[in-house]
Amino acid sequence: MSDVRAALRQQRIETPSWAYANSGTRFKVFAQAGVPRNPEEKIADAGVVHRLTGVAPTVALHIPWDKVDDYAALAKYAADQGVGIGAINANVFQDDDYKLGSVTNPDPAVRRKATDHLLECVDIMDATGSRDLKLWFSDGTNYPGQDSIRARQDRLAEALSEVYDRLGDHQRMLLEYKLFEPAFYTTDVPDWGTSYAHCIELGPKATVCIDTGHHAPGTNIEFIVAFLLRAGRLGAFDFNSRFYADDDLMVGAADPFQLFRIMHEIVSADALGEDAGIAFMLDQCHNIEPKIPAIIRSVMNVQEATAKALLVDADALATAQRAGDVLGANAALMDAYNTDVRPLLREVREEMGLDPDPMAAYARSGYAEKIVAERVGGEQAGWGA
Ligand code: PSV
Ligand code: MN
Ligand code: MN
Repeated sequence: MSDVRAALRQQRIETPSWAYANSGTRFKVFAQAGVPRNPEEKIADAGVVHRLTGVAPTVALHIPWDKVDDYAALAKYAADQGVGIGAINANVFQDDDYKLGSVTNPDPAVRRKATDHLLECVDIMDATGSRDLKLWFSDGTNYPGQDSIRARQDRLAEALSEVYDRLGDHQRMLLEYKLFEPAFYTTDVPDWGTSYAHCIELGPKATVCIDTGHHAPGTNIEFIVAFLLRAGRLGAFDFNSRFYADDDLMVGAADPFQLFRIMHEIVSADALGEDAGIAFMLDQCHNIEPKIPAIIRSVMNVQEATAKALLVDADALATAQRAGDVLGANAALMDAYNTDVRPLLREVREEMGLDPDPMAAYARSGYAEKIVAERVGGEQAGWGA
C-alpha cells in the first residue's frame, strides 16, 4: 500500500492553457466571467490547480494563442506561480493559407510557412525549457481525387524530418493523430499506425500522442496503449471524454471504466513514473461548466482511475492468466475497479499537506470571486468562434 500511495503522490498531470479560456462549438461561444485575458492569467490559473491538487505541475502552451514577446520571461512567470511550461502545441490550422493543408499542402510556399512555424515552436521550447513539441495536423482532403494521398504522405515526412533534425538532445516530438475533422474524406495522420510509422522513420525522439477523443466509436484504446508501450513509442496522452466525436469533455466523465483500462496498461507496464517519459496531459474545453473546477475535477478523475489501476492485485491477475482462469482474471481487474478509492486519495492529499477535497478548497478560496472582479473581457481559447 505504501507503494500505491507513493505512486499517487508522484503522479504528474499536465493541464492545457486553452482549457482556462473561453471556448465553445462552431454554433456559439458562451463567455464566462473571470476567464484569463492573456497567457500569464492562464498560467496563474494553472498554478491554482496545481496548488490545490499537488499533481499538475506543468501547463501546455498553444502558439500563437499564447504568443508573447519574451518566452523566457513567461517561463520565469510560470515558475513564480509554481508551475513549469509543458508541451508547446503548434498551430498550423487557423490561417487562410491552410485551406488545402499545412505541411501537406500542394503549394510549396504554404508548406514552407507551416514548417517555419513548427521550427519557431522549437525556438520557443529552447526559451521556455519545454521538452515536448506536440503536433496535430488538420491536413487532409474532402473529396476523392482532390489530391494525391501518397504525395501528401511524402510532404508530411519531409516536413517532419526537417523539424526533427532541429530538435535538441533533450527535446521530443509528439505526433498526434485524429480520425477526421476538419477534413472529412482523408486525414493525413488519421490513426496511431500512421503516426507510429512516421515516428519510426524519424527516430527515437519521435513518439505518438494518443488523444482519447480521436478514434472511431468502439476503438479499443487500451490495445493501442499496450502496443505502443511495448514498442517504446508512447510519448503522451491528450485526455478527454467523448460521447460522439472530438467532444473534449472532462476526462473520466463519459467512460471512467475505459480510463481505468488505459491506466491499467500503464501501471502494468510500470510506465506511470516520470522515468517512463510519458506525458499525461489534458486536452479539454469547458464550454458550459466553470473552468478551473472542471480542470480540478478532471485531474481528480485521472487520479481515481490511476489509484484503481494501482490496486489491481498483479500476482492474482498473473496467476489467473497463466492458469487460463478467464473469470478469475477478469475478477482481479473488476475488484480493483469497483473499489472506492476516494478515501485513499483524501489520505494521500493530507500526506502531501493538501486539503483532502480540492473542489471544496477551491470554492472556499475566494479565487473565483477575485478573478471575476479583476478580469474584464476574458480571452477566447482560439477556436469555436
Ligand atoms: C483538435 O482536434 C485538437 O483538439 C487536437 O486534439 C490538439 O491536440 C488540440 O486541438 C490542440 O491543438
Ligand atoms: Mn489533442
Ligand atoms: Mn481534439
